[in-house]
Amino acid sequence: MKERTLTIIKPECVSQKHIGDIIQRIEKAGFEILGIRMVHLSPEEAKQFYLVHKERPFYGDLVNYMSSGKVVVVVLEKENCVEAFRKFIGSTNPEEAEPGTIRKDFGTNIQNNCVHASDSPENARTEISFFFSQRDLILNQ
Ligand code: 3AN
Repeated sequence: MKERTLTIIKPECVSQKHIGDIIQRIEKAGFEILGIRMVHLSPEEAKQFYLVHKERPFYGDLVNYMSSGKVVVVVLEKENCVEAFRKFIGSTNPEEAEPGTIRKDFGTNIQNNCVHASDSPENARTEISFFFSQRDLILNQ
């Protein structure tokens, strides 16, 4: 069954002009783009988005980082999309990410790890609705 996920190209990759390279690799891997937009999150928005991590020691740093510059938010669709996309991007820590993955090729460290990816279909729905209205995606339903 087709499923959706949300990915965010993180500030460092945007400022280093890797948007095109990353999107091209995502498309070539068979993920269909249903929605795409560039935003600069406020610290409050980043806090809200990463609320699930609020007890983790890196929460403050992550919020600061994700609100430090522009990001590109993308909704993707594919069979088994959440799991397939997490496999495609590689491990959270770019140093441990598998060769050929985008985190290996464009990530710098565990925080600046190229992209965010939803970790379950349920979280994907919540995260997609954080950035997109049903109307934004309706043509593709
Ligand atoms: P993933 O992004 O692979 O789902 P999570 O859910 O463990 O990984 O972490 C969410 C985000 O928090 C990561 N994308 C990364 O930016 C940041 N992060 C995770 N672990 C650390 C850490 N030990 N130190 C700093 N930032 C971290």
